[in-house]
Amino acid sequence: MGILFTRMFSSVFGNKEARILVLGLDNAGKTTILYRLQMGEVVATIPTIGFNVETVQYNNIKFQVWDLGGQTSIRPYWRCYFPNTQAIIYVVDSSDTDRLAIAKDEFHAILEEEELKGAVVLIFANKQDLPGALDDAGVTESLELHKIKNRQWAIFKTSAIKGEGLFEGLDWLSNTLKSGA
Ligand SMILES: Nc1nc2c(ncn2[C@@H]2O[C@H](COP(=O)(O)OP(=O)(O)O)[C@@H](O)[C@H]2O)c(=O)[nH]1
Ligand SMILES: [Mg+2]
Repeated sequence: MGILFTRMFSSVFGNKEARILVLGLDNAGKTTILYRLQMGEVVATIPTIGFNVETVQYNNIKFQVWDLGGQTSIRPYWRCYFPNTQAIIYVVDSSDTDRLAIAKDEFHAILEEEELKGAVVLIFANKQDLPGALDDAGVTESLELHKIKNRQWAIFKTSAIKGEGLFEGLDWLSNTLKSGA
């Protein structure tokens, strides 16, 4: 994936600093995806008041990951990570149907953030290998993706464990960013 990643993203941002946020509830598969992409060393930090941020820097592109949900007191600190964000990758555990409503609320709250208004959104309906996982249509409905306005988005079925669907999603993302979204 490292090489593929180079090929896909090297021309997208030029030398501009770029940020891609990988967000979702805990246990969605975000960290697994980060390691799957094999872009480099994942550096975990616990800044300010204690939410864990994982960063992979790839040339001028920073991938940053943290868990949504939980304590509302730490949320204002998330905003430190919003400037220069070109894309959000939202990861959902498609088999965790009990928490899809929470995943939906967190998702739409993030989209409301002023500094993220210009970000393209890629949704990974992850854990497709598990029995009972909703497919992309099911996750689209549960997350109320039809409510997304004025931004480009796409959903892909993935299994981070098997490495399936990730490339297809990132390919869409790089093409969308290239076309100047
Ligand atoms: N079956 C299955 N398990 C997965 C998949 N992706 C992640 N997991 C597992 O789900 C758990 C949480 O994954 P993790 O990446 O730590 O989630 P995070 O909290 O979003 O960072 C781990 O046990 C992973 O091995 C997947 O596509 N399929
Ligand atoms: Mg994690």
